[in-house]
Amino acid sequence: MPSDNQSFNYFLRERGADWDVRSLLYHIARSVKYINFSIRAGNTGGAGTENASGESQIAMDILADKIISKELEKSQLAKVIASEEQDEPMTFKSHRGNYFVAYDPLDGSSLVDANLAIGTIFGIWESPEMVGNKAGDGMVAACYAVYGPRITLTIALKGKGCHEFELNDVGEFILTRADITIKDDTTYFAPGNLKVCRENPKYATVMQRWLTKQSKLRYSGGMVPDLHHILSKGHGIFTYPKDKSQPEGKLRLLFEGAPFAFLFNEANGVGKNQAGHDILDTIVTDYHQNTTVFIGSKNEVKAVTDLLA
Ligand code: AHM
Ligand code: MG
Repeated sequence: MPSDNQSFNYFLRERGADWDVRSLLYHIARSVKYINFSIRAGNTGGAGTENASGESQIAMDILADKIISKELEKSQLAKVIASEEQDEPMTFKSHRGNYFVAYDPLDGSSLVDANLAIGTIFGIWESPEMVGNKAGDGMVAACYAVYGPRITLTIALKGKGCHEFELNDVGEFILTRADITIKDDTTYFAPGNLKVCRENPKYATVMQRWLTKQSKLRYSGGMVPDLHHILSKGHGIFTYPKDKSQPEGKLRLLFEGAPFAFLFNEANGVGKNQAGHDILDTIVTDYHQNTTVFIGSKNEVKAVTDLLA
């Protein structure tokens, strides 16, 4: 339970977040509340359509995408927005702000029918120029919401740490955890894309490492709750390696990999790709480009990416 009842806007102002970023986050928080209502009340069936990555969409993916784009439009601060569910980014020439916002409206939406936790992910950059730059260039904030038994919003601001807020019964996000810090070592593992063990015996070696260490498996199939588990417990590793059919991995750089790498960097963790390089150093070539993902406790991520080298 929150000890000091601080609203997220109050807390971020005290931390020195500038007005525009707080205003963007205010609109993001509103969209999270609307998405939460829609999940509880809405249609969880398929939409009969596919997104830019060729994945089936459910009606909720499309609704969440609309809710977020409308809120970001209202903010007048995002010059360009890009969604995992839209082929092309959207530009608002008349907006006074110059921010770029990338988002995955409903990550893990294939888990909705099974009633498992899902989430929404956002990255915020101070300039709309992305292609040709490193993913981390100009990144000022990232956040994600978890729609589980409780609704949480975890926010990281450049140089100002990573903090968790929880939606209370009057619709406010209240501070629950300030300055989340990840330990360098861990006894938890969340192994994505395990089928890779067959084509890449090195991944089987990694798996053997965790079994030998008697690490605890904590894997739900949703990147958001799996990574939230690590931030909540203060240690862990999440992996999603490449395979023959997905040579750059499955997860998207701008909508998933970079926002979480940023959040973990602010929490003393790391976000690397399979080659052991910082995800945030990846050059952006396409809004929908993929990345392999190895995120969590520093020493464990290093040990695992070394084994895969
Ligand atoms: P999505 O954005 O289409 O929901 O896909 C992302 C999700 C992640 O949450 C999760 O880690 C991963 O896909 C699991 O994929 P798979 O079950 O195909 O290995
Ligand atoms: Mg996703």
